[in-house]
Amino acid sequence: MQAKAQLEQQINAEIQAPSQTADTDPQETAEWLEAWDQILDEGNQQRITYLLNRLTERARFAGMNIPARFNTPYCNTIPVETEAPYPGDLEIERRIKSIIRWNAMAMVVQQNKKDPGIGGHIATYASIATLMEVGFNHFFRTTIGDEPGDFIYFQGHASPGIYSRAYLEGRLTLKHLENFRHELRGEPTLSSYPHPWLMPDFWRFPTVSMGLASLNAIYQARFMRYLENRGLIAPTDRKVWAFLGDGEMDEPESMGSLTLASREKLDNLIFVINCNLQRLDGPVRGNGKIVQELEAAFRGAGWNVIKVLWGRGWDPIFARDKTGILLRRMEECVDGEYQSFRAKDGRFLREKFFGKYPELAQLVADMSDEELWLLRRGGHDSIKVYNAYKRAFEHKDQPTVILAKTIKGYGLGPSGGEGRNLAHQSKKLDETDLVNMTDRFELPISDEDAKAAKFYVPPQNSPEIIYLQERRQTLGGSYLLREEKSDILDTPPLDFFKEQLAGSEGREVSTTMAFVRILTNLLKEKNVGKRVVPIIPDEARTFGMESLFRQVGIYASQGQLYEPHDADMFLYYKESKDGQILEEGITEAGSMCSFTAAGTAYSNYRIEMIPFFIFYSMFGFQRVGDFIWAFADSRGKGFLCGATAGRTTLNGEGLQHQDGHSLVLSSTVPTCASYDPAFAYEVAVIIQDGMRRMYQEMEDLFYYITLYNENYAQPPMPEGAEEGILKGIYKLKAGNGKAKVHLWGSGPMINEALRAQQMLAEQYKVHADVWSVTSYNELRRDALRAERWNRLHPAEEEQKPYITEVMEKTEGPIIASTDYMKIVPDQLAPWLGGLLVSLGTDGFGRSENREHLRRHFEINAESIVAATLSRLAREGKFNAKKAVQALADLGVETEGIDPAIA
Ligand SMILES: Cc1ncc(C[n+]2csc(CCOP(=O)(O)OP(=O)(O)O)c2C)c(N)n1
Ligand SMILES: [Mg+2]
Repeated sequence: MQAKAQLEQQINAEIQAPSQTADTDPQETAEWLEAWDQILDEGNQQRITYLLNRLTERARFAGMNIPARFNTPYCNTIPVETEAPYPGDLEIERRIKSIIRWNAMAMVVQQNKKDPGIGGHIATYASIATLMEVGFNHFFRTTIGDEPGDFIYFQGHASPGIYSRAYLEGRLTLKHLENFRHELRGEPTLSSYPHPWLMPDFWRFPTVSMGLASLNAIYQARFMRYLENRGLIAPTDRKVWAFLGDGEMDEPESMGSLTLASREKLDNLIFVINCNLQRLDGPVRGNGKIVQELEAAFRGAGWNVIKVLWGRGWDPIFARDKTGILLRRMEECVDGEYQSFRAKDGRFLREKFFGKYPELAQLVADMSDEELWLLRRGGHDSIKVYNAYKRAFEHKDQPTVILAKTIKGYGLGPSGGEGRNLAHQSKKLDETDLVNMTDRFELPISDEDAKAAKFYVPPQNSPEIIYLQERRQTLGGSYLLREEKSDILDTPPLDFFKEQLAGSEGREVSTTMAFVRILTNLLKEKNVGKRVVPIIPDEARTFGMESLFRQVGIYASQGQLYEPHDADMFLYYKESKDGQILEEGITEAGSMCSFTAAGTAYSNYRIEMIPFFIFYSMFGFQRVGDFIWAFADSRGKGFLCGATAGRTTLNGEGLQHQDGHSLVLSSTVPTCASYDPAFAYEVAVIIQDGMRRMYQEMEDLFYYITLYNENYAQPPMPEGAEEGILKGIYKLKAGNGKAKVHLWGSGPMINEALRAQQMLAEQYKVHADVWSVTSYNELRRDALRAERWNRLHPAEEEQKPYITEVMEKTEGPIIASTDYMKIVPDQLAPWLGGLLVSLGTDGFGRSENREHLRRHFEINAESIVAATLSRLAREGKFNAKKAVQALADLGVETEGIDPAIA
């Protein structure tokens, strides 16, 4: 009766805990316990739970402070007598695992000998090897029928072990292993960590930045259900597995969306947390217990929790223990102690752990120090791990977390930092430890080869390779991590957007409103409509998108269980099981993960999806930049739409809302094409071409488009403007005479430029042309490309950057005004021969209206005129005194504080 024994142990442990009151009536206690035992003996566990709940409820109702308990005892969740037998050959699997361990270690050690400082990690995989191998041999499917198989988010810095297995499976060659972290030498190579950008047919998910894997995995599992519920993919029992570090769980992103997973009943999601009790510098919770802390948090968040703490060697000791002393000792030790026990030897373990209580020491008196030392932690025991995975796999209606206790650097010996604080950083093993490792894992490697950390290459016909191949065959073949195989969409032509191309006929509308029209129409479009995924973090009304609620519905896995209060209205809040909108609530990070799941669906589900993530521009790149970077690494496609853009156009909101720099941040992401359109037709042209490039031409890039909320009349598209819009600049309105000056405007600043053009002509007889600059970033990239080519081909005719082609025949200075920082136009300075004057919104925002904000930041029409005259005066083309007078006339504050530091 292991279950009974466990319960007793728990009760004893609790009664004996110092915080509990003493037993004041032992006879009464005995009677209660007897009654209790009777039910337990009848094997009626449900009844026990029921009674406990009723008693707790009554006590609470009576006003007693019964503390909420989310912890179970510090032992395995799965009782030994309910374990399923292991379906594989343990011995041969151990040998396979040993080879993988060895080669993973050798890869890092060799590379650091060749190239000191090149880095790599050996201790993490050493701790997670069993957790991986049970998965690879029995759970991780490459395919499910014709469908892609399970998705796995690997612990990033365990990559050497994943490579090492892929080598045994025949997916990688020895050359790859030899070139780990040597990516630039023209040979087959391996990147440091999981990077789809660098290894597109290998890695699916970039995970090494701590916290990304957890959140992305949750949203991936949810997006899988979304696709199923919308009938876009066939429902399967595919799982999303996320392997995470216990230290990594401290990242707010790691635990931030646990309740989404339970609320959505994501039983397709399994977290495996490698609780080796250590992170980089030292213990994760030296003074506490990370497993218990995580258990309480996950249980409290509604997850199914399975603890795998102790290997099977402990089972007979538990069975012998009639008083619960072993569990009690386990409960009282903190993680720092557990680490110390394993950092020494069996004698130390006996003395410090078992020796604390004579009756506990007695329990293991017949075991040698060596036997004690061989007692494993649960995460190193295939049977325990298998059972946890099996339960997790079969569990319904809840996500599962497996908390597996392991040892960091398991098997690497002292120089590899086994169980020690230095484990994470160790890259070398001394020769004794290398030889010891071959002994410990019974690897047929000579001492000489071991000392040189040579790779072990098993013959193709060895039992290990045959077994491994056979296992993989039953799971759909060698584990294929990523593929690019999807349908191609027939994206709409430009005239689909005729409404935007025609202009608004004087009606004042913002580019945000124009965008919402575009989205509304796209959702109805025959080829792509069903693939569009609007993602909004609780900001739809801000952007005027509420009409979409009714049009396509808000995705809700349970449908709508209530009648919405606005049900009688045309645009009611409609939730439905096949709803199309992902209304995420206030989580930009979560929304970004949905965007990632949708934007990489082409590779993961072989189906192109077109995500539009519309957010408050300030809370995009600045807030979730690391997720966006990972999205690019994932080769994601889609449209990021930064609404309420511009430091002065979003007025009234002040410093923390007004975005003047997301275009600087977006320029740092290599696959992100950034656009800052002024007009509805520009938005249309950019989106049309973006869809063509991403979903028809299959380019791996994505878009960042700023959307503003300033209303003005939208003009029709000038003839032939498309090329310039896409490349980044076109002439919008020529001046009356030959232009001496060029005014560049982006976003709503185009209107300030147009007003300045008129003022310059009417008041100062200066002719200027106005240009719309839709993308400084794209123009710069094009110029850099051309410049590089020219640098590398000094004898050939120079290539001309587009910006040079467009501006080389013009004369005079260029005054650029933007609602973003000056650095945005300044990007083009190298190709403009000193003619550029940038006006932008450097500095903190203010709560004010647009007029005052634009004056403050010196980007309004008056400031553009002043900057023009000032510049012309410096060039001797305008009388300096008149310029001074003009500044005064224009109301330009010349002695005030610089807004950049105000
Ligand atoms: C966001 C972020 N911060 C810091 C790091 C550097 N880093 C890499 S691994 C690591 C320790 C990881 O500890 P844990 O999650 O417990 O994994 P273990 O190696 O112990 O399995 C740190 C701090 C990182 N990769 N990402
Ligand atoms: Mg750890």
